[in-house]
Amino acid sequence: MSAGNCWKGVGQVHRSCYQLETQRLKWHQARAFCTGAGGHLVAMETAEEYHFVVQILQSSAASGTVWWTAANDIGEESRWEWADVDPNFHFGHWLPGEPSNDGGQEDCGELRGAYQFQLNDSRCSRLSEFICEYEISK
Ligand SMILES: [Ca+2]
Ligand SMILES: [Ca+2]
Repeated sequence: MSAGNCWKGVGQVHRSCYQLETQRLKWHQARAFCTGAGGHLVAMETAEEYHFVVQILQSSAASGTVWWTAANDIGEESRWEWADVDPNFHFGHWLPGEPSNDGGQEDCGELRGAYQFQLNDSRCSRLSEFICEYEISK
């Protein structure tokens, strides 16, 4: 697991730390990076966790950045899930009008400062920064 600097969150369900990765990768590459390090792309399964992650992003220097999350509908269009974490997806913080599946090619969920840190579906081939989540204990 990644040591070093991470933001620790303690919730009723999750006890994780979150790390912002500043290299820009395609979604699949970012996913592999996080799992290879013993974690997974961030999965915001509760409102509490989502708001914690937003706080982290707001406090980071790069508020104009785009970050990949574990959200995706790669397996089946419009059936969203959290990769490597949870096939059940209940998320109430989409940007209005999203997910739009523009061009029939938007299957990966990103958070953008420019979108008030709400979720948008985007092309998985886009190069973005990303957030890894490491579960400390269960
Ligand atoms: Ca889609
Ligand atoms: Ca979209």
